[in-house]
Amino acid sequence: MRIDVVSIFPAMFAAISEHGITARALERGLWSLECWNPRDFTHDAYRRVDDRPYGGGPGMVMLAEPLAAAIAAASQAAGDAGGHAGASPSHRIYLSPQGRPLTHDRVVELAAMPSLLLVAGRYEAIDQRLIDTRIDEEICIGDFVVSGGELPAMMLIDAIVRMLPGAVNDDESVLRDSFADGLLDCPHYTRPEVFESMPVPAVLMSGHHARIARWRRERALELTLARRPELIERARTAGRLDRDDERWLAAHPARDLGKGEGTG
Ligand code: 9WO
Repeated sequence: MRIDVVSIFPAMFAAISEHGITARALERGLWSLECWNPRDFTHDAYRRVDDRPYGGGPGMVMLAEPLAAAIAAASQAAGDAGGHAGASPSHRIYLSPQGRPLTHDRVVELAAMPSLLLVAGRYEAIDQRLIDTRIDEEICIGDFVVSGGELPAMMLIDAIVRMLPGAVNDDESVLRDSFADGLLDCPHYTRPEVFESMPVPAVLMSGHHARIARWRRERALELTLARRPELIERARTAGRLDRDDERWLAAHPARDLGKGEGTG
């Protein structure tokens, strides 16, 4: 997969190109990353990429022209404008709090696309006419505001790249991720057997694989019911709950497991 990013802070993307699973997948040739700085597409002596908002008010707005020029250059490099066989236009995503909330299912769909172009904004906003004419999809990664679209873009890229075949090893299998089956993940334990007088749950030391699988499934149901009850209904609708799951749920009304502050 080819990923192009438009950002005035391209150096930030070293966080994903030089570290962890995303860096290893880059070395394996599973994806490529190219950054395009709108500042390199300005023509004035000050290399301005922002200006004051029409209608007044606080903050600055990113100019449409340098962004449009950077997007055009990225698109061309991705083969969009060349018209040669096989090149389909990159899907263009703008990361913003006004976007549609990102889901695991959308990550899987985006991971199947041949090329993506992500636009990371700064300041108070980018000119709406740039969004209207150059962007296919506006995505939000959570109901909060950060200082720019770069970190949200990197979170999106990370989520997508780890879905690419060969990106994660068997022992890191994405099929067992939280959300892959529509439920929150169960608790996990490793050495030592006793930490600050707290033992590892006995069932995990039993070697009884069927009982361990059932215990994990029930802890996942319990946690999901307590913190994200809407996911239980969604998993049920998607046919992801079996008879054992329904039996457990019928016997266990929702209760507060704590530490879920702010999730609902
Ligand atoms: C900045 C600002 C300054 C003064 C007054 C109001 C203001 N609002 C903003 C603002 O929301 N800036 C955004 C920064 C503009 C678009 C790029 N930025 C951004 C993207 N912040 N948070 C995101 C984001 C993207 C995806 N998912 C969650 C958050």
